Amino acid sequence: MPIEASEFIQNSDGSVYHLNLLPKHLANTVILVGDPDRVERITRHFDKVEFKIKKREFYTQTGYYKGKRISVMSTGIGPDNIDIVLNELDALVNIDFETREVKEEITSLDIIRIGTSGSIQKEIPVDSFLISESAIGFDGLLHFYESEHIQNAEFAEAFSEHLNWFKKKAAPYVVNGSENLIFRMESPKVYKGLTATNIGFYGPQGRILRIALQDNKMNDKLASFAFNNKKITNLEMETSAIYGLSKLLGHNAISMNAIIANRAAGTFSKNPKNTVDELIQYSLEQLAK
Ligand code: R1P
Repeated sequence: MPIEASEFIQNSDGSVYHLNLLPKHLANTVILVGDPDRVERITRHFDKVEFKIKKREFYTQTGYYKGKRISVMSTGIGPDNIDIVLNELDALVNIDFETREVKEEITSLDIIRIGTSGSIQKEIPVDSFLISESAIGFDGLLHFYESEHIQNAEFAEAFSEHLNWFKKKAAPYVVNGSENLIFRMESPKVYKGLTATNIGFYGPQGRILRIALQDNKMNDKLASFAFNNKKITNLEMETSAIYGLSKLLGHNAISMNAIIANRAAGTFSKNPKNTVDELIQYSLEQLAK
């Protein structure tokens, strides 16, 4: 049965609604970044760029790095955009754009987030790199999908207890990255950790400018929590949604973090662009191996 017009939306040229892409435009390896300006900072290393398109915050370029075809796409900030990006990326490979039916054979994408992040552990310094082995999401996105089978409920429960989690906030969920991609992208110079994904940048990450927080000890409690000897290492705004939806849809995902702030030490990188550029080069090299 074809999917209805209101559910899977195609533009007049047949492309998918927000990303504005046709299946032929997408590579099977997709790098996701938050900032649209970061797309070119990646593709300037490419041998060749074959395609570029931008709609809203979603800017895509597809090309080749050392002969490997890669799409680079900006998502803007936050898990709400990840819901759009992951569903439309999946549609590009797993829905037939002519018949509008789900294909019988499912294709798995390799999805690599290259983003910035703040460490909450003193010993993970600014300008270091960190791979998210798993993520804890405070965004609630995954609970809209049938997803309990991919969540670590025991972990989330212990976490909620440790923080005395305020019930009006979305229930935390815990999901893992792709073991295969982590194995491919890791090296002794890169930290591995557990990333907390927040629904905002200020209050939801414990920042106080002018208004009081529901729990002004949240970051201390995040930093002191441990489950099976695993501590929460860093904060950002997309990883849990990328990991959760990738797993549900059958894609492989990894989140590569450039640590540009250390919230525990109160420090910020002197040259965050440089740190991001180095993480880009590191990630491209590992991918091309
Ligand atoms: C907040 O400043 C943004 O920076 C981080 C957060 O996840 C959020 O998107 O990542 P990016 O640098 O990839 O956007």
